[in-house]
Amino acid sequence: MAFETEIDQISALAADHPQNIALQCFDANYFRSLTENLQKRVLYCMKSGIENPDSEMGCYACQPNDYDDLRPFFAQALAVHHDVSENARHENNWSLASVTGMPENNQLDFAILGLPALSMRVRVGRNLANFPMPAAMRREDRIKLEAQMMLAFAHLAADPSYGGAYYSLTPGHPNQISEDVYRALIDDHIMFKDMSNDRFLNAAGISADWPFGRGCYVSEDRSFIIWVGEEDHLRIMCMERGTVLNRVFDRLKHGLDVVSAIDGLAFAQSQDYGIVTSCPTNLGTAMRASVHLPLPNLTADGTAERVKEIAKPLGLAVRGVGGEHTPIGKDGTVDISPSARFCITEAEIVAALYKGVARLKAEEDLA
Ligand code: ADP
Ligand code: DAR
Repeated sequence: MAFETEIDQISALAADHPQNIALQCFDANYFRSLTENLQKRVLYCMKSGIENPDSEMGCYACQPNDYDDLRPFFAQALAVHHDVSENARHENNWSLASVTGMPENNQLDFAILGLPALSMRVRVGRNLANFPMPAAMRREDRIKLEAQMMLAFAHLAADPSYGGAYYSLTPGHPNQISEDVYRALIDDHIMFKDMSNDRFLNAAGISADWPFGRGCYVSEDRSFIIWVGEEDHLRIMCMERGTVLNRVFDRLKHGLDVVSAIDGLAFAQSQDYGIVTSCPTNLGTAMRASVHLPLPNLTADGTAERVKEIAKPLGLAVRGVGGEHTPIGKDGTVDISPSARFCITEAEIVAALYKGVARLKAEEDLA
C-alpha cells in the first residue's frame, strides 16, 4: 500500500500534538480509500502541519477545489477550527441591514462609545480561479499572475476613487522598489513582511520563489491597498484612521466590486464554502476586520494576557501592532479583530468588531 510510512508518521505526530487540527482530522481509512493522486493532494495540503507539528490549523489548500475534492478531511478540520457542524454551509452577505441589534441607522461610530479616532482596517483574501493556489504555484505562475494584475491595476489607476500605483518586489520588474521603500511601506502597515521568514508558509510552499511575483497596489490616499502574492493571490483592503467603521467597510465593498468587474478576474469560490482561501482559517468570508485599540490599563503589565482573557469569550483575536506574531505597542495599543471568518457574514463580522470594542472599552475604563 502506498504511503504507509507517511500514515505511521502522521499517527505518531498526532499523538504528541493534540492541538494540530490537520493531524487530528487525518483518517487513515479515508486516506487509503483515495486514488494515489488524491492521496498526494492530501499530503501536500498537510505538509506544513507535518513539518511544523506545533501548528494549530496544520494545513493549506493547494488547488482551488481542494476543499470540495477532499471534503471528508477538510469538512472535519473546518468543523473543529470554526466550531461548526461538518455539513455547515457558508453564506456571504455585506448588508448591515441583515444584522440584528445594530446601532441607530446602522452607524458603527466609535465616537458614540467615547473613543477617539482609531486605525481601522478591513481586508479580504481572494484567489484567481485560473491559477493554482499559492502553495502549488511555480515561479512562472507567480510572475504571470503579477502580470495579469498589472492589467487590472491599470484600470484602477484610471478610477478617480482608487487611482494609485503598484510597487513590485520582483527583481527586474519595471515597478520594482528599493529595500528602503519596501521597509518604509511595511513600517506604514501597507506592505506585507518578508514571507521567507515564516516556517509555516515555507513548508507549505506558499512563500516559494520569494520575492518573485510579490508586490502591492496602493491608492493615492493610501486607504485602498491590494497585496499580490502573499498567503492568498490577493489581499484587498481598506484602511484609515477615524471613528466610523462603515467608511472602510463600504469603501472596501465598492472597491471589491470595481476589481471583480475587471475582465479576466474570476475569483475561486465554493458553492458550500464561500470564498476559497489558502488557509482554512480564512475560508468563507476571507475577512479580517480590525482596529488598533489603545488599552494602557489592561496592558499595564506589558502584556496582552488580560486583554486576551476578556477578548477570547467575546470571539475576538488579539494581535500585535505589526500584525500576526508581533508584539503589542509600547503605549498598550493592541490589534483587535473578530476570530470568525466562516459561517458568519461580512456584515456580522464588522458588527462583532464594533460590539467587541465597546466591551473592551468598558473593561479598560473599569481597570
Ligand atoms: P492580515 O490582517 O492580512 O491577516 P496581519 O495581521 O499580519 O495580516 O497584518 C498585516 C499588516 O496589517 C500589519 O502591518 C498590521 O500592522 C497591519 N494592520 C492590521 N490591522 C491594522 C489596523 N487596524 N490599523 C493599521 N494597521 C493594521
Ligand atoms: N501557523 C499556521 C497558520 C494559522 C492561521 N494563520 C494564518 N493563516 N496566517 C497554523 O496552522 O497554525
